[in-house]
Amino acid sequence: MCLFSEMAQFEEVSQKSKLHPKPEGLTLQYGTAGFRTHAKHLDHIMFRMGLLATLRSKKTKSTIGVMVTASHNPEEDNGVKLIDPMGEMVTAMWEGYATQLANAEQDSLLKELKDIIEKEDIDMSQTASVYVGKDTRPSSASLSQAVLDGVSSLGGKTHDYGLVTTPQLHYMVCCCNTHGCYGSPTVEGYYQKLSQAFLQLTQNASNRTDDQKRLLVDGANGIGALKMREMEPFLRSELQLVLSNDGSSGKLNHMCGADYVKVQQKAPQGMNIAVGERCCSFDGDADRIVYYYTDSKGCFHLLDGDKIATLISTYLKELLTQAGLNLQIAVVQTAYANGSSTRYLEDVMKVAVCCTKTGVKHLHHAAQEYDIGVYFEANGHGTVLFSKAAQKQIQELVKDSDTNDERKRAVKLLESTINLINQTVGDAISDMLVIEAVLAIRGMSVQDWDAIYTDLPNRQLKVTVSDRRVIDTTDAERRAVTPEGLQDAIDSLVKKYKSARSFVRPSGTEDVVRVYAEADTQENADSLAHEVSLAVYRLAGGVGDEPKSFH
Ligand code: 16G
Ligand code: MG
Repeated sequence: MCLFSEMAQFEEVSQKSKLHPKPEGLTLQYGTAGFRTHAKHLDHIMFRMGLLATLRSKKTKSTIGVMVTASHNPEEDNGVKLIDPMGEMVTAMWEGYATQLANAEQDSLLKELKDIIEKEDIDMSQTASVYVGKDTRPSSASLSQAVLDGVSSLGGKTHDYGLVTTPQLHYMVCCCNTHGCYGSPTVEGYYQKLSQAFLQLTQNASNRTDDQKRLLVDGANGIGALKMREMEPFLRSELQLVLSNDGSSGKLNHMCGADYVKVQQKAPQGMNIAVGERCCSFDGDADRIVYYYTDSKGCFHLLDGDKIATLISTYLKELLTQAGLNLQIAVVQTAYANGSSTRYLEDVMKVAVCCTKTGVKHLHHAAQEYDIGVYFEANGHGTVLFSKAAQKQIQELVKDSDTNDERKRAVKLLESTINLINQTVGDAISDMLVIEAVLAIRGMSVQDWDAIYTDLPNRQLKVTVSDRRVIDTTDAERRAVTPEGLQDAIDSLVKKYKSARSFVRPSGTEDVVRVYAEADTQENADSLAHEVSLAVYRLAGGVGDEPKSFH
């Protein structure tokens, strides 16, 4: 590009950025999953993320995604997530650039922009393409417009998908950059690919009754509900959805959604649940899902990400055996995974288990190391990754005319399962369909699934300290290195209880230290969590009142 047109481009950025001014002094961090805060602080961030996505697109010579959403946060908040070429989350290096650009004061924006261009040696004459999506928040319309403005001010091309779930946008980006190999980059293409795979799988489940096909879905009053309505006809009554919290009256994420259900350990409001009925909840941007039911004693049973990982990995392992395929399967968890799930997977299922730091990108990367990597956070975010080599072996075996019927059936099931899974990121809709298909094929009820293992009682608490960075952890956040004495204190507290485990870590999304404890009884888990909270409060600079006991 000639110097003159490059200068004209920067002039345009400079002019347009004045329409999206940064409030002086405001600093925000690209956190665990993008920027997230009250929507009123985000207009300049969105414009600048449009700029950054354009640079990233020029650098990678691929389409980049920008999703406007604040997931499970309250309706008044908003946020933005950047999506890399293969549909994965943007790399750590560029998260740093995002923070750098977001916090540049108005008069140094161009300087910071040029700094990134120089550091990354970006050819500004390269074309750029950015896909943009948004959730249903009232603020999302104008904020996504700010992203579009950012892209066009740097001469990038945009495709505005409007209202889509976060995983749908990840899928579109991957479809585009793989030139259709992953599917066609339209919402309809997504419905077609997933529903076809689902219908193929459920053909293998005989004599399902309408009761077995029935599933109650809590849409968190968000985008997931809208998209389930659109997808429903594609499923041809093989799944009979009863949708509540569909956004027609309630507020987004308010007393409903996956996060509410997981944290409160109770059913969402606005859902009429009969005894034993299978239910699930999406979060606000439909990248997380949890299942649950209530028993005849009125007791609430949660089936979280650990139970989902167990169900799916058990099913896949069985199919691999039946298909006679020697592929390595592993489950990736975080420190929050219930100890019972890890024990069951390692000791009973003989599946390799690996533990990473909290945050989807860490799990995703770890899962890429295996032929088949099943990863789920306890909170319900997760998916399954199949290596290229594994997919090739499966596809070749499908075509092999020499295989016997049992092997053929198993390998076809594997093939359809791959098509049903959104491998780019955790996807509530895709995960839900996988779970429903597995339950159907194996003839399992939600109670049978729940009975695979029993969760250890656990408790999570938060402690406010003056600077949470004084806590440094190691061993996938399971041990505290600093402050001195804290890990010793935790170790001796844990020894007092049976089947106990506890760890602390600074939150990546809130200004608190998180405490997790599990033990043989709820009372013991509660006491241990409280005692560890006190140790954090005393040794890591607690502020405000001392943490109080539960009982
Ligand atoms: C973000 C992460 C989630 C993680 C949570 C931890 C993504 C898409 N989301 O929501 O995976 O569990 O942060 O929050 O990566 P915390 O650091 O406050 O405990
Ligand atoms: Mg989410």
